[in-house]
Amino acid sequence: MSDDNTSMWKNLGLDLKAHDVLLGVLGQAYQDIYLSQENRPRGMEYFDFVMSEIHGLRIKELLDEKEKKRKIIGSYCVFVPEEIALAANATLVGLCSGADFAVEQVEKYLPRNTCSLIKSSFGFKLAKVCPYLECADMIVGENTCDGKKKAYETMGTLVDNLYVMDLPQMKSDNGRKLLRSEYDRFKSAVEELTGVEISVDSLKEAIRTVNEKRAAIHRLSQLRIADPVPISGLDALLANQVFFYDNPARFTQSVNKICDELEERISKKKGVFPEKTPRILFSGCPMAVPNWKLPWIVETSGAVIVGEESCVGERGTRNLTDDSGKTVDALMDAVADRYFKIDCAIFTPNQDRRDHILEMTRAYKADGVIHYGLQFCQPYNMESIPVEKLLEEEGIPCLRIETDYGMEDVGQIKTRVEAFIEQIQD
Ligand code: BJ8
Repeated sequence: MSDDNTSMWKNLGLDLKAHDVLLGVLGQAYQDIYLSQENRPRGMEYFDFVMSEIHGLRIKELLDEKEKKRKIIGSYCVFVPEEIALAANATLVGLCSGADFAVEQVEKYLPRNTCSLIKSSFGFKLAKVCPYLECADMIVGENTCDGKKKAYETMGTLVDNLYVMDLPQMKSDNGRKLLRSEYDRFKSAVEELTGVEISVDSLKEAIRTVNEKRAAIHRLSQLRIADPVPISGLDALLANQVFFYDNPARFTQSVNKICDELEERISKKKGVFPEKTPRILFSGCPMAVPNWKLPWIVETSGAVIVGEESCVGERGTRNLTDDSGKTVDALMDAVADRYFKIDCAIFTPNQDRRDHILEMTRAYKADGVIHYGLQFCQPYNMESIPVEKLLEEEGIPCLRIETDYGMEDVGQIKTRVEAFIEQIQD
């Protein structure tokens, strides 16, 4: 690591020793899981570079933005609208929650039976290893699941810039009103933070920027329908993960470049795996960087992942925001309408999500669905049962996996996944 990076991390207050350990583990995992894949599209080199610089160049860029009086907002949920942040001259970044860290310390603050994602967000803070978290001017939490809701009360004692968004739990008129008013409250908080008032033009431009980013990801998703599949599920997941960190315009450009290459591959029938490789749709909890365990198991067991019904995937990116409004109010309505369609399992009832899983299974020609639930995640694990039932009724095989960020159960999961792949191959 360069001396520049070291002094940058030091100035951010990172614990350099613990941070070295994290980078070491991350680098090794990336090498073993990503760089060992065969037939990758050339365009993935960009994402390899992004990952190698995820705590280096990207952080430097964010600090340069801060120098120019731009604010950085960190978020843990796809309900936090990037459009509002961008329109007020702020940058929104996702905060890592994909690896166990400082578990002993975390369990002094949270019960042991808390999901890995929440524990991870605490681990990164307590161990002082996340430069995104440390450079954020505002950290946004939300009242989604009970775990997060209560954890943010404690998180508020660890950071002094936490903002908590109240989210609806039902797709009712009142729910929509709550979301809309919460987005107004968030807009005011961001405007106060940046000192920039959102205008029709700035909001329109922000909507377009985020829509372009989403449209590029939609394009990538559509190309995964081909058989042979031109890109691995692991690589597509990586693009979905980087969606939360990268400069939006550069991200859009890089994904579109990969798509050009994938179109060429499809025309030559060139795939990452042979034609007729069993196709799997993932559904369930979000997989944040560097949570690659399950996709890695699946794609080294003879199947390919063709889609993610996940917040780091299609649940998070589908639906564009209408940019035709002529007033800030109309555009804010469009923002609320777009986000209100997100079918997170915290909603009740949540038939939309089941319909979407079915729709995706058919659209991506999946032979089976793997439902991924993090241990102790009530919303997704509860919902996995009706999801499985629905899929069974439709004759679609489904495997429910409940796991955490640890590697102890890899062998056991692999055995179940291999048996499932054999079943869907018949
Ligand atoms: S919109 S999925 S990003 S809340 S895994 S912390 S639900 S106990 S992450 Fe999420 Fe927003 Fe919903 Fe998406 Fe709780 Fe479950 Fe843990 Fe979870």
